[in-house]
Amino acid sequence: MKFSRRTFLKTVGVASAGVTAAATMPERFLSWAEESAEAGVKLVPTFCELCFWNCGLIARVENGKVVKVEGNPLSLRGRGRLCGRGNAALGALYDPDRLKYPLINTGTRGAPVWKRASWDEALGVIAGRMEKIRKEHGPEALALFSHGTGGAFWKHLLKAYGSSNYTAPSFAQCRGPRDTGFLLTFGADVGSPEYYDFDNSRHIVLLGSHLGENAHNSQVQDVVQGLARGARLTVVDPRLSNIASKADDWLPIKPATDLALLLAWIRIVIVEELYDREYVGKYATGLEELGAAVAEYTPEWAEKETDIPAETIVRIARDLGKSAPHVCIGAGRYAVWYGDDTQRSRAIAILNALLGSWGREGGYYLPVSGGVPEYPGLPEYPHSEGVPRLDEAYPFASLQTTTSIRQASITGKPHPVKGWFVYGCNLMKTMPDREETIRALANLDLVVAIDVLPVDMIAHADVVLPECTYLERYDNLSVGKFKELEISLRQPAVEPLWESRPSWWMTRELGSRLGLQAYFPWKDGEEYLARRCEAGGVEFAELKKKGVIVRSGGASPYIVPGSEPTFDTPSGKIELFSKQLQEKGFDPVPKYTRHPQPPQGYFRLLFGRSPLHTFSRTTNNFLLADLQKENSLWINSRKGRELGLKDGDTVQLETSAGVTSPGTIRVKLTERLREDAVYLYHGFGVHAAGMTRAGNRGVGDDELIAKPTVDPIMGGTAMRTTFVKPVRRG
Ligand SMILES: Nc1nc2c(c(=O)[nH]1)N[C@H]1C(S)=C(S)[C@@H](COP(=O)(O)OP(=O)(O)OC[C@H]3O[C@@H](n4cnc5c(=O)[nH]c(N)nc54)[C@H](O)[C@@H]3O)O[C@H]1N2
Ligand SMILES: Nc1nc2c(c(=O)[nH]1)N[C@H]1C(S)=C(S)[C@@H](COP(=O)(O)OP(=O)(O)OC[C@H]3O[C@@H](n4cnc5c(=O)[nH]c(N)nc54)[C@H](O)[C@@H]3O)O[C@H]1N2
Ligand code: SF4
Ligand SMILES: [Mo]
Repeated sequence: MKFSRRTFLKTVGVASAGVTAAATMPERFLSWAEESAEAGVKLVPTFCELCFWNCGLIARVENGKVVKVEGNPLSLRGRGRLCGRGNAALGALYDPDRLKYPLINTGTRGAPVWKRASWDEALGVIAGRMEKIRKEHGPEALALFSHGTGGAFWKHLLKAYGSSNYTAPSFAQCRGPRDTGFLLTFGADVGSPEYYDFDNSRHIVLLGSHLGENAHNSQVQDVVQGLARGARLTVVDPRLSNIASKADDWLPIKPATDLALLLAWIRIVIVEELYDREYVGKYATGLEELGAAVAEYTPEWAEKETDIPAETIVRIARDLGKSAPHVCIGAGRYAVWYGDDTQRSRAIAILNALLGSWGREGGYYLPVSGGVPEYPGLPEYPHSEGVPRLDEAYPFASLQTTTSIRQASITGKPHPVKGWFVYGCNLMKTMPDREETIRALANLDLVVAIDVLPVDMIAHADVVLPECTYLERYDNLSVGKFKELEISLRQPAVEPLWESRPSWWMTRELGSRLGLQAYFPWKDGEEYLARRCEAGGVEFAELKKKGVIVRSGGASPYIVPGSEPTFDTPSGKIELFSKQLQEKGFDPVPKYTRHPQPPQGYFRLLFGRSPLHTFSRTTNNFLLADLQKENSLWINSRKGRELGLKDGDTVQLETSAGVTSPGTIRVKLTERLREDAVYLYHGFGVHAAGMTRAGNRGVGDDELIAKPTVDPIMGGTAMRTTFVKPVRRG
């Protein structure tokens, strides 16, 4: 049976577009207040922060304690479900290792001696040093690294103080090249959550993108839905990932050669005229130049580069042509692989453009427009004239890169950076080249870490501010652009434990110490949210009750006759050939260059996500650590046996650059991986005092990556360029 979205919606009894999901939900989900009437029970809708997907959840509170969490059916990100991590909320809230009090480091960065401080003292020290930095070096000498919902309050404080130097490892160590590649091609990025229309696809292609292990809740549900409706699935991955095991075709590509495969596909689609002529003719520019530039990339050539048979490459290209435009070549998320990642992302964007999938059913949908305005009536941020950008070297970095801030902290050029705020980032594990980070830290006058746990980063801070967890606080709104607009509220289920506090409070307190009260007029987090909602026409009382409000935008999520899409590129069209890149000295059409392969005796170090953990965020969570307390080293069975290794053997890893892992890891022999690579889950190899469950377990890829290759277009640090060998220890 062939489904269209419309027939499917009818089948499952969900009302058609234009009606909000809320209206179709069983009444019991909407009656929080009534259910809460049960003696001593409170049901509090809020949203998860165990990863940034922000699924809506309902916390059940009994006698002042959260006893359970469940998915909120109104949430578009979760649809009533939580992933394994989300279900482990109690392990985050009631972790006895949590940061409990503000701390001041009376030792040195890296060798701390902690003194418990009052909030007044800790904030006083920070404000004093901020004033000093402003006086001596100007406000731009302060930088913010952030990840997570509460980061918005810190960004606001930083901007009010006068600095524009905010950054996030989730850009230059994650999705930056992808966003840049799509921006250069379509004038728009793919969003977060991504605008994939997987549930309506006829053919899904994933390069890497190990969905299911990468546990993006609704996205995983969409893929499953698409497959149930008969979509073909092609997974390109050197490893038989969980999603690859569900694929029609698993292409175990030689690592670092995806661009060869993509260019060969582009060539076939052009040569065999499989592309969407009308769409390309109307919306794209540069087809001729593209055709000429990819002429050399034959399937036979690509076979030699990638280890994928030429006939498979051709067959899949033809399949894609047949299913177009209802095809989605996924853009990926973690994209910093080999250093030419913006160009790989460009190739993915170009292939989608040729197949006409942008703005089409089963491809990439057009997200709803609009949003919720910021808090109304705040004064304008001050602006420092003539201060050079820190990452001028990377002309297409749409967000400041972490490494350029680190570099400026070391060299003082192009201007000094003297203070770091680190919110919800564990930079010791997420920014490559730890030695360089430590060198930068040594030059600073102020390092503040705002976190919930005593992670690796904490030992390098001067002042530590304990944030309360997501179940104990009001926070910023989470606004998601899907086919409809989703507005989610975070509100406390219980009071903060110990002396932990929320970000809205910490930043307001600092603001008032710095004379910036005008930027922080809210009495508390609730009032902040209520005013924002009021300004955006969102009924706050309803939001408090439901946790999530979904608004229809009215417009079709697909290109339909009479609604012509616009592309925010210099030509106003989809740019198959990029003059912007050419003008800055980069290849206007992606070009293949060969990357180094592992030397004799070494393997490429690959890594990815455990479905049960978010980076090092959750490795100390007692519910999740129970299920998975350390990572293991995947190694091809035949290769492993050749090296005399058995399942469960303990090894250390040594890189070809001479770095040895501080800890050990157990071997897992498997047929699910190529012979030239090893694989592990990121997030382990934590070496932080006070992390009693996560500490000293397994090995972190981050401990081995010394000098990453840098993407010259946007400054992404490619981190799959390390070669390792296992050395047996016992
Ligand atoms: N459970 C869980 N889910 C998460 C996260 C988490 O921490 N935990 N983190 C979230 C975040 S921030 C991100 S960015 C995403 C990351 O998740 P993804 O964007 O899916 O990450 P990828 O790097 O694309 O996918 C990893 C896969 O790439 C394969 N791979 C390695 N080298 C190559 C290669 O050269 N070519 C190809 N084709 N494949 C290769 C690996 O074998 C592995 O299976 O996950 C998100 N989801
Ligand atoms: N080597 C290597 N480096 C990587 C990656 C990799 O796979 N390997 N992955 C990259 C990717 S995809 C990304 S997105 C980045 C992510 O890198 P980061 O931006 O550094 O983010 P996380 O690792 O999620 O940081 C988690 C920190 O947030 C804290 N935290 C958790 N909840 C809260 C909270 O409610 N409030 C506060 N204040 N803190 C909280 C945790 O305790 C932890 O210290 O790392 C990138 N770097
Ligand atoms: S995907 Fe899982 S961890 Fe992430 S927000 Fe949703 S429930 Fe939480
Ligand atoms: Mo990421």
